[in-house]
Amino acid sequence: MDKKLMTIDLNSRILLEKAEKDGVETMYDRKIAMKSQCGFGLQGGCCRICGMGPCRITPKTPRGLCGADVHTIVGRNFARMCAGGTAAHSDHARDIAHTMALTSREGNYKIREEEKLIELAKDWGIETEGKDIYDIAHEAADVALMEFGKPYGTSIFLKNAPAKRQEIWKKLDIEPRAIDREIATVMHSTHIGCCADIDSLINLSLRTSMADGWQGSMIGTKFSDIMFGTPTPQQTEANLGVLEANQVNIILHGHEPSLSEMIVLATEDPELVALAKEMGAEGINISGMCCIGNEITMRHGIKIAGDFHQQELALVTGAVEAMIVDVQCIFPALSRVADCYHTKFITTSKKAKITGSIYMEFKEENAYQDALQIVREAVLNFKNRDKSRVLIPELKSSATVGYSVDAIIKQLDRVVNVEIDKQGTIKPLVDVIKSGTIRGVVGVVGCNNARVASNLAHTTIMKELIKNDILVITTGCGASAAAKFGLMKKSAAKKYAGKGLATVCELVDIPPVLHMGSCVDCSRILDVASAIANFVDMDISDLPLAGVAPEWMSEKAVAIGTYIVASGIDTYLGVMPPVGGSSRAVEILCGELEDQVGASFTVNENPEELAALIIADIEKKRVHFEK
Ligand code: BF8
Repeated sequence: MDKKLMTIDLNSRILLEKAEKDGVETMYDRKIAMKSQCGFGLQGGCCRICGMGPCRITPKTPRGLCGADVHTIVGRNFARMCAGGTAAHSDHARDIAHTMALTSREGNYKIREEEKLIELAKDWGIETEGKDIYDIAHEAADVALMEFGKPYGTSIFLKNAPAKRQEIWKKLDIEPRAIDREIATVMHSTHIGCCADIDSLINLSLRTSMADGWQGSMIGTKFSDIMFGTPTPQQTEANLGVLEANQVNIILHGHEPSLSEMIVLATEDPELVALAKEMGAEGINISGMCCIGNEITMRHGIKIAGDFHQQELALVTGAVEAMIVDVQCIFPALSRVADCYHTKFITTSKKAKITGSIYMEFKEENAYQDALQIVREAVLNFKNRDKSRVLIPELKSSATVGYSVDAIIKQLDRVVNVEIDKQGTIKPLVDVIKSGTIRGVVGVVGCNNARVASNLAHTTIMKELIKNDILVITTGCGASAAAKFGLMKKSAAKKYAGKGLATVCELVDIPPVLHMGSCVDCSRILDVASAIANFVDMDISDLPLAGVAPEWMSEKAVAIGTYIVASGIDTYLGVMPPVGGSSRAVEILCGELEDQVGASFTVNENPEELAALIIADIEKKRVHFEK
């Protein structure tokens, strides 16, 4: 296998060559060395839930030692993936809620969006009249934290969904109660000797994932916007070409904005900027990777260094003084790669310590001081850079990012006839979809996966969709791919979009692919879908919408896909999840869910074919929507 064909990113290809010369092993080498992967694992048919196993299901041994059949084993594994993803997103949100509890006028974390907080507080039944904004913030934090473990009731956000959707959830008993409870229920039900019924296991998977989308992720996004600002359109650049030869390069990688916001602030500290100059650098250049990259580019226009598959390659440039990480999607391999260069690989969270890294704990209580110390460590490291080992590839693309729901509505207000219609509503978007100028809206989300060429499926599918007048909204590493490959340039509309979409983009001054944020921000997709459905008094499943995860790989992506389906949006995957071993699991996930929740999964590993399926299904949905 030619390593360079495993990615379509030309910067990555250049750096793979350099890695080979430098004797550095990357994920691409490990993928080749691994040759074939475990067939039982790929099919989901290996059970290692108890100590009698692992039990592997074959035609000769169709049951595990306890008698569990392949459907039970696959169902349990799938449910645990959903629980893992829900735990990751929601624990991120829990930390954000604790940060909200720390906000104060004098402290590091402040309230940037007072109106938004008051609106949310009112919605949650918090008294706001005559109260200090910080008292309201602390009460809202308490309410949010109760969502994790409240003993009674269901998610506080469900009432925002269309009434028909709420009825479906109630009937199927998939309204999430408390976030931790749903995760615990799945862990309990999938313990040896508990649930052994595939239909129930999938039903539990839906409810747990709903706790991700309609509870944890919503808290994460809404509180982040209130504290750090609701994203607005920003100009930025993306890909490893954003690293600077003459500056201290700091890459932030991970997920939680409470760390990244403070680091961004610390890089502007005059003493640290002066120190950088003392070290011989022209300044400090900060960029982001993975979802932290999405968070800081959406709010500050900070450059995107790259995506999940480029984390090792960023260090191979030899130009990175520090890779600062918090939680999720961080390769443990980074410590070995950093050892080959001068880079300091700095871990900051007790939840994600990595052997071989430098551990500098970041505590929200001491946020700015901790951030200053971490950045100082990076700046001091500039003197250790070996210029003869530096190779910064040139490629980078400009991009316009920062399309929160508010930002999209604001852009669309440009076409509102103020004498007839109110500004600040979803109506213009509904109008252009109803008229057919835009055929539909598709969320392209998720990761890079070594089982397919990095970035190929993302870019192929996005180009096909916009060519067919479908507006693309994107989050996570899908968003990074779009930014790197020029699809978030406003000029991309003329170059790639169909006539209808190109006209709308030009009229309202947006690119054809809209950057909606990090993976937690898939909750924004639920907000848009609900707003449209409520406006036209339909259910979400009646709308020409779809979700696609062309290169997904994480448990978080499984939870996202599952709550998107449970919300009534058909979801398309470019990589088969480990459920193929159970014909029943496939029947339910890719078929019967349609009858239950009005949406299901479709899997096709050929990106062109997957795009064609999405386009055809969007057109089918239009028939009902246009009536
Ligand atoms: O949460 S898209 S590789 S970075 S899991 Fe990870 Fe996947 Fe990237 Fe953010 Ni999302």
